[in-house]
Amino acid sequence: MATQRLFFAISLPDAMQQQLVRWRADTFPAEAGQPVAAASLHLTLAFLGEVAPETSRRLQTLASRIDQPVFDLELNDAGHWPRPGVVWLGCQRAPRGLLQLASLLRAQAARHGCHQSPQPFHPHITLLRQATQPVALPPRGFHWRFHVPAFSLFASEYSRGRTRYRTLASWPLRSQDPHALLSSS
Ligand code: 2AM
Repeated sequence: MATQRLFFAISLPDAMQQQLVRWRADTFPAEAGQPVAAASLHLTLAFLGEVAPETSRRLQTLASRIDQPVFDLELNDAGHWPRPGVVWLGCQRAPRGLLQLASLLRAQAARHGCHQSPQPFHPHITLLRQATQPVALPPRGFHWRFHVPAFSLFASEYSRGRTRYRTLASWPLRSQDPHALLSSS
């Protein structure tokens, strides 16, 4: 079987996708860049690149054993990377749960031969692509919060001039134990 282009990521609740798409349309002019389709909005945890089926199976087995707690994501930061032409949304302070999950997945990927960028992990949701010209960013003050109960493995597939992301598998994060919360307060 052929290799697949894979990445682990967090998907957004449907309502959040719709809200972000409306905000994006009100915030950035059409010439700013190519909008990412609502259903494709995601936050990448670990990019794997082209992966052979055996490696994909092994990484999925490891992912299924991850025991990390759920967390909330607050989107309150935006930026522009002119070189890759990306306008993104992110968090001023990434939650520990997000950083730990990404770090685990990236370490497992690296151990299985998937090259990991030497750049520090900068969690972001790409809103616009091909944004290579200067873009006016909105003033800070916006923020959206959503709960992250799971993470997924996606295949990036290109056909008929379009890239689509297909969910291959998802795994739940560990719910907060209410007793643990009570006893720690
Ligand atoms: P981006 O949104 O910042 O472009 C699917 O392509 C996902 O994997 C996207 O979120 C993309 O990030 C990320 N991605 C693509 N190529 C990558 C690379 N070489 N290193 C890290 N992430 C990459």
